[in-house]
Amino acid sequence: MSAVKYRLDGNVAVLEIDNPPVNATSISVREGLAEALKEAGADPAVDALVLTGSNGVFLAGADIKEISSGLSNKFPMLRDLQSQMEALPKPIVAAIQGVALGGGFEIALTCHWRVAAKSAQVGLPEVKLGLLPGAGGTQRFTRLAGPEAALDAITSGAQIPATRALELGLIDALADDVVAEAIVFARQAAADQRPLRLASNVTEKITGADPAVFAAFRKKLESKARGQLAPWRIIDCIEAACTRPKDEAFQLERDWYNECRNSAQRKALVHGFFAEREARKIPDLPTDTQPLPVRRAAIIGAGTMGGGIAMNFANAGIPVQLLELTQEALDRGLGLIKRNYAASVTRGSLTQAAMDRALSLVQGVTEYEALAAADIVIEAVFEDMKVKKDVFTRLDAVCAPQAILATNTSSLDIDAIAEITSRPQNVIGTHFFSPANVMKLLENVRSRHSSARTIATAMSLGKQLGKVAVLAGNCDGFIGNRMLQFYSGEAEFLLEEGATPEQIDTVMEGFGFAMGPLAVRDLAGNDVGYLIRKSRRIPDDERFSPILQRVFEAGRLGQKSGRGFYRYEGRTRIPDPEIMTLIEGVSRDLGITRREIPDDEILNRLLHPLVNEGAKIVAEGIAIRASDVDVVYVNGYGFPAYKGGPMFWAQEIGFEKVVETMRKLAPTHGQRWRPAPLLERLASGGQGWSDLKKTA
Ligand code: 3H9
Repeated sequence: MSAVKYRLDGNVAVLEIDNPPVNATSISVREGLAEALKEAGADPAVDALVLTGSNGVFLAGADIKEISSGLSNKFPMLRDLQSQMEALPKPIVAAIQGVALGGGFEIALTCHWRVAAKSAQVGLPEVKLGLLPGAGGTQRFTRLAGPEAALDAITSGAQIPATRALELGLIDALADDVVAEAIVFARQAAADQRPLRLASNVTEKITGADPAVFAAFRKKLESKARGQLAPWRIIDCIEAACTRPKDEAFQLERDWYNECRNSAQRKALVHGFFAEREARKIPDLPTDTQPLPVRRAAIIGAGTMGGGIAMNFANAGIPVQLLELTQEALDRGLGLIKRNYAASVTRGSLTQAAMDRALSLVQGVTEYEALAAADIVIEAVFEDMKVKKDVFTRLDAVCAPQAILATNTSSLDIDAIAEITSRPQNVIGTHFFSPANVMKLLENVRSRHSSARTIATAMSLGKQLGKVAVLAGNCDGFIGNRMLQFYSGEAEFLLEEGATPEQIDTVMEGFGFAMGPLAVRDLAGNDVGYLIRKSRRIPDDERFSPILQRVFEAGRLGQKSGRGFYRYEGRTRIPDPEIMTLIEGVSRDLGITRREIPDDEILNRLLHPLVNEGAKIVAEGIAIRASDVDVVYVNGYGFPAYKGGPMFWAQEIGFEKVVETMRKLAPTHGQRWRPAPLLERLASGGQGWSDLKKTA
């Protein structure tokens, strides 16, 4: 069976790529396409060609596995096919349905014309994989749509709806029946002997491009793309399209593509791509498990978190009830949601019509009895077991028997919450991250009672809400917060020993974290941090630094009080001598002689505890696999995606080295630095995380 089906519709050859699930341009597709192009070119009965895809998509791009294995370089490469297409003296029309992405869209851009279904999406998402479009994508896109549109679209990797692509000049027509209309288009172009239009020869939008555009865009991207390679190379490519001779610009794109493909960042981001998809797979669920369809939802608690979660449902088109027991609290919560949407409208990221549609889906209620029709209820009240149990008792009494009852706790025992109800099998943790309408991670936490259907529903809810869902087991802090306590705890030990908040945060931000650990504490609130710290269970032979408690007691609550580990002017953090006095006081009280701490020690001291606790979490089965831990850290805790996540990072630097560093630091930094047995095993066996599956 060829991956490319060939048929004739009168004088038009229709080439249909069929490589499930998403028609990636694997070697079989490239070989099939080369053969089909040759056949259509040689057949005198063929006057024009239509290129399309099966499986509801055009082409999703290069086969990402082949990029890692090197098979994407095997002849014919995408570029060879493009040369073949450009040399063909017959019109080629792309019929795009579903998505045309990456190398797939680059093939479409090489066709002479493009017809797209109204619901189709096109785009060049390579940047998300640490790549740039290496088959002429940066060049042809820029020539058709102009540098400004290209800069926005290719550095973000965003999908572009067909209607917008038409406005930008990337496609030529919208269609209802895309293949039939593309055939008509192609036949007419041949009949009219219309001059064949190659995007690589279009120049109107690149002539006289203003060089200031590139300087301004580089400035705009400065903090967002700090430390990354691909976004900067994409700008270079687009600039080259406007300023260099055509052949030279295409060659530069090729060189820079190879530079990105060979980079550690590409490897890390490809790991992240597959890790997110792997996380959806729950090995112990029976394959025929059907999730409960979520058609109506309800949220208990209209605070910042509850409101944010409700917005997720409304954005996904799911009617959602928001419960507060007093009208006043409810009005406050609904007002907050309205203000959040209005801010998006002002920023231009949401239309007024979309805001009105979303708001019409949110219904405020003050009685539990109103929740009887909800398929899922998510509790987002104060983090206190007694309060939560009370909510669940009330929910149990009023909700439909099959309804899923979920708790948004960030650390409490899900088993205990489930056991207060008469349907513990329907109870699960759905841990959202703040701000819940923005953050991508959904950490689902199974209790020992959660049924297969309950777990499947929570996981498919993640996809419905556009989140990345990961399943965790029930323990103190689950995956993310359990690891976090050792990371932020270590930051305070470093302060005791001689580091300053700005030194620690600068090192971690230099590594790529969105924010350093102390800036994060100030953002979340040091009162909140201290409260959580107090509830934590740690082994008897460990301690926490008293710094957080003293910062809290000094009323330095963080950004909200204008002072924390920094002083704040608005959101700008400013080093504060007063906090240093407090920290130095702690060092003195503990009898610690402060010293200069090198930056690499700071990095090691903060990353190793994450890896170590992560390894324990994997060994205990709290995370199904190490890559799930990476997905949690990248999507919920600001770990740089282009470094892959803590577990990937450890494997890349080598487990032997990780264990050696820990053993070296253990005598001075205590018991907590003893390497997890699993890390020792991996180090001594020369194994990787993926070997665990094989030996389990
Ligand atoms: C590129 O093109 C470079 C060129 O410029 C090169 C020039 C020289 N390859 O996401 P889903 C698998 S770079 C291999 O769950 P959805 C995926 O792993 C590429 N496999 O579905 C999963 O497998 P499994 C640029 C791929 O409906 C299954 O398909 N293109 C690829 O939610 C279903 O995926 C991109 O970056 C692939 N390209 O979303 C597009 N794509 O079932 C990447 C998917 O075993 N893909 N798979 O877990 C996507 O964005 C989404 O998959 C898509 C569908 C929107 C297409």
